[in-house]
Amino acid sequence: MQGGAKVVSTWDFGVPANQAAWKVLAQGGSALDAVEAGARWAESELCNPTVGHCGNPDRDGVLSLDASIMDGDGRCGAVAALVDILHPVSVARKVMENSPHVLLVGEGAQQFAVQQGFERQHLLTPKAEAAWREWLKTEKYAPQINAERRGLPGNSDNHDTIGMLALDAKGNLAGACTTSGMAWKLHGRVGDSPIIGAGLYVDNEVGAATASGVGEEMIRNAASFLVVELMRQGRSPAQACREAIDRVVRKRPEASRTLQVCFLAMNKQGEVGAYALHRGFVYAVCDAQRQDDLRDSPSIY
Ligand code: SD4
Repeated sequence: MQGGAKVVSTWDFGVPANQAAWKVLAQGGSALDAVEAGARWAESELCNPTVGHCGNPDRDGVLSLDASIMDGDGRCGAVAALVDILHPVSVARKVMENSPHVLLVGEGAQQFAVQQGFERQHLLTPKAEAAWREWLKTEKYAPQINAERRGLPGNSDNHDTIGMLALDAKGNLAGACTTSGMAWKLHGRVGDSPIIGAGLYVDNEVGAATASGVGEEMIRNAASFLVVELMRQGRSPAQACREAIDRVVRKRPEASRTLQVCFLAMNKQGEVGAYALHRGFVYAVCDAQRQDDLRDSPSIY
């Protein structure tokens, strides 16, 4: 029974990621299991410089991963700055289920992962290492806005975090977010993706939201929480995402011209909406009718 089940994800690879999640939802599985399956797909099957095993490292050459998972009842778990573990989203779920905490970071997160049966493995790919060595020649930290998608030169792929939201046949919501964060970040930098309320927020009473882009802006604005609260006040998912983008701009008008921020939201009724600061953001929608729907998000610039 699929009922009104639906799963949505950020970016074009959200299509295959949604399909991995859909396998769970189509069999009547839970939204929580679905988003974990979808995020796991992105962590290990996708080769992308901003997610999982193919991610670009920090400026010290270390690939560190951030992830979170949350269900509609407020249960949540997250890991940040996790090194040498292939599936941070599953570690995040273990934090939620097998620890008294919400967020574990760095060495402690890795120690916990190993205790929970995850294997340590060196993840940095030769391609990512080569990109880092190239970066060392200039050491310039200047995230580009979806440059490749817009046909511009440069390393665009600082904005490809996967954020995924699902609604299951029972009407429960869940979300997950997983990323290697901003390429060439300072060692120890944590983005929005593992911060509940910034990169991800889910509330069964209202809806769910996730984010992609320069995480500092999401943290500054408690952005995913903001999107959900705006939906609680009656905004549609698209309106809520738009107002959250407006908030980002109001807070830092100058910076907003050069960095990307994208929101994706789904309400309890399964309505979906998105908004981005700059054009180029796409998101994938998957339900019983269609499993390969890729949509362009509206944007301010
Ligand atoms: C972060 N939001 O760590 C992430 C990066 C990203 O799409 O790629 N977002 O700030």
